Amino acid sequence: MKRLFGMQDSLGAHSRPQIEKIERRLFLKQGLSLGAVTLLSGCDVTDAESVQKVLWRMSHWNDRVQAWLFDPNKLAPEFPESRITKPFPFNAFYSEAEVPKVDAASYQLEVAGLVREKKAWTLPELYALPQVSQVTRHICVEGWSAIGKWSGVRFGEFLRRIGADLTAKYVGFRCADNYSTSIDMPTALHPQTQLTLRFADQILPPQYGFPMKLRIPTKLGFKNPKHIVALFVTNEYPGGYWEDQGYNWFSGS
Ligand SMILES: Nc1nc2c(c(=O)[nH]1)N[C@H]1C(S)=C(S)[C@@H](COP(=O)(O)O)O[C@H]1N2
Ligand SMILES: [Mo]
Repeated sequence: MKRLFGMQDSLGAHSRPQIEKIERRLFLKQGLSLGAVTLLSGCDVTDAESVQKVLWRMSHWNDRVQAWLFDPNKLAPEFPESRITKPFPFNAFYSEAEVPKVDAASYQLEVAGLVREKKAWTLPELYALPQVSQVTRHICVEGWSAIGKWSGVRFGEFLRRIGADLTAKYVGFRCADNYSTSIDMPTALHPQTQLTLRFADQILPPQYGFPMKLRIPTKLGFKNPKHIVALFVTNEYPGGYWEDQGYNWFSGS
């Protein structure tokens, strides 16, 4: 139980097997270590009772998440518009007041790495591409989920359009707020992975990622980068903002 740090000493003997069981389940089913859970929940690892509570909550929540996240061969569930969550939650590693202001007129999406056409894209060029919509569930590892509607370009089509090497391992993203993440190529090519330009039929609002985000309904929220300014195709593991702090890189199915 290395991942428990020094916590087991402060716990009653009877609660140890229970915690071990929950931790094992979290790790096997969700790829989350207890370290990640305590980091995410902000719970005090020296307080046995609060650890117990958070673990039980996470464990039950993980069971629901398992049902929501898809099987690699299937599509993520889609919902009728009547199921859309209002208001839709905001989340970032900073408060809503600190959302980056991206200038629409000068915005350019930089495209780099293993791609044939490295030309940058302006917003009018992106808006002119064929658009699709989805009503799907966004699941944040902090323990909330919400259904929203996102519209934009199928990411796989975009990658084909720019002549990306589709045999490469990863696509990485850099964002206007210095956030970053990366995904595997099968996820990038999944039919529901979307280069998103609109939320709730409106141009993507600042807090939800203006001017462009990636919507991946088969991955946890933190794998859905907002305010993307650059993307690159690569065979070298790019990591990401949370991934580099120990979050499970795959975080989906
Ligand atoms: N650029 C950027 N993208 C980001 C984040 C962030 O802090 N910066 N947070 C991630 C997390 S943890 C979540 S849950 C979702 C929240 O998206 P929402 O504000 O549209 O609900 O954005 C993800 N993408
Ligand atoms: Mo999140």
